[in-house]
Amino acid sequence: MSMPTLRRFLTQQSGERQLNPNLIFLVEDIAAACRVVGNHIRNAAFEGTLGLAGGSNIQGEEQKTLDVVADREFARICANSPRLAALVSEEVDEITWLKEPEAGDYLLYYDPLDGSSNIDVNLSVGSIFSVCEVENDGDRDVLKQGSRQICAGYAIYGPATMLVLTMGDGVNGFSCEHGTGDFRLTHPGLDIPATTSEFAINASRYHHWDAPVRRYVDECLAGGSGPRGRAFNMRWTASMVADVHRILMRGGVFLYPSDAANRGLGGKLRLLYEANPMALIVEQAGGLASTGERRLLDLMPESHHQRVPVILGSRDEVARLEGYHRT
Ligand code: P6P
Repeated sequence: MSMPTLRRFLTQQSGERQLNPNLIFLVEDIAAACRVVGNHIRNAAFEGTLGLAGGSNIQGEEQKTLDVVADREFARICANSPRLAALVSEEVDEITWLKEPEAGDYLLYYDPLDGSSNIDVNLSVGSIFSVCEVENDGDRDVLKQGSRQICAGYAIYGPATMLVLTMGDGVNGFSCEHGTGDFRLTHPGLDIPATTSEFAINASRYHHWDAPVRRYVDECLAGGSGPRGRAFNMRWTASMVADVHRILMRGGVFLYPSDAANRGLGGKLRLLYEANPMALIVEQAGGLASTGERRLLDLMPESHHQRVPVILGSRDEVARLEGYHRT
């Protein structure tokens, strides 16, 4: 089986799927940034970049040194992309405008290092990214519905570094070849199984959950004699990229719902650079992505660091949860 490089894959698109060369340049720059971030993570112990940076981001979360390093590398590497107009980063309060926006320019939203609480204990972390297009000259509106994304994906820095990408025409996985650093197509046409016996949720928040979520989890844990008629496994890595990647590879459902503790904030995960890109990936792989009540990709953002509830993965399970929210 041939394993084309990311560049060959992107340039091989034919017909109406032919991609704008400037979008290809941007995707390659994003891949380069992920490769560099992966190298920094592998060498963190030698570069003295483990531990805390001493500051906090707009979310009020303590920034890890590698959060700051990863954000800086994304900005440095992607800022030269010919038609990139703005950066929206989890680690930066304001939007970074690189040029006067013109129709056809790109907007890049990213979480440069997601799950960074796992860095110091050497568990898998990732970078998440999303690309939208500027529709009109001078348009500085970055609050785009998730359905307007033209590209989304993530890098997972695990036993292997992988880039998982959708250009709106299916989901493909590229593994970073040790030595050359090339991303090669190793997982074409990723497809989430509709049913599953695994779910991912932070169970320590049980007493904050709303009734539909508690009902779903209680039924999953009731085992073969319960209403689901089978035993479920619970998995939680506290790294969204790692949990979503497992779901993409073998099915499952990921829940970070709104609950009594985070309702005032709207949830925990951020819409523009976590929920939306993961929702596009999951839908393009045949799954569903919801707040529990609404399709995530339909939400009209109100602010660029907005948080939302997230339930996504195997379509039968997400549909079941949406049904519980309606009863
Ligand atoms: P908790 C990491 O901080 C993150 O944003 C996601 O990657 C992850 O799914 C979630 O938060 C973990 O949250 O409450 O388990 O620490």
